[in-house]
Amino acid sequence: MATANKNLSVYDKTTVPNAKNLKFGVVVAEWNEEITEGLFSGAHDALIDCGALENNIIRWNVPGSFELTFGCKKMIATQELDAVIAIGSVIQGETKHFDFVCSATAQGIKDLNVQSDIPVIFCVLTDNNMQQARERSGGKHGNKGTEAAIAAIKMAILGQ
Ligand code: DLZ
Repeated sequence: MATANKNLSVYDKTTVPNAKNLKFGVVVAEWNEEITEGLFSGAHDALIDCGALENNIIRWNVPGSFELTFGCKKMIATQELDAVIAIGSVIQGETKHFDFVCSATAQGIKDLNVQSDIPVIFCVLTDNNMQQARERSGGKHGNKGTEAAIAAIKMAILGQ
């Protein structure tokens, strides 16, 4: 598994630009709320740790991961942002829903990156079960939200 040997919360601050003058959008899916709140905390705390101002972190909620694309699209259109983080958690169920939601969400966010000048970071966990999701949203493998925040800062600077 890609993250088994990597702690998602570890970053070298000396390689991360200061985020003081950057404005971030964070769109959070409400499905699997325990997990997405953990991811949001990880992202929020890393942005602040790297210099971002609280007022420059705009959070919107959407019902599920499938709605992340539209939420990010509207945020880009209405806020003056340097980067957006899309946060979701899709957990394998008994139907094919998992595959459709994962693929539509990944495609939608990829399309936004192609179409718009604002980078959209993919902070969507796609796990077989809740335990795997917990391990990557503040558990033994760290927090994917932290990793996403660092990616957002680096991409925001790249986009300037
Ligand atoms: C319907 C659904 C299912 C079964 N599972 C998840 C999930 O694990 N994670 C998630 O973020 N959303 C899920 N959803 C909801 C869809 O993303 C979407 O909100 C609904 O299909 C309404 O469009």
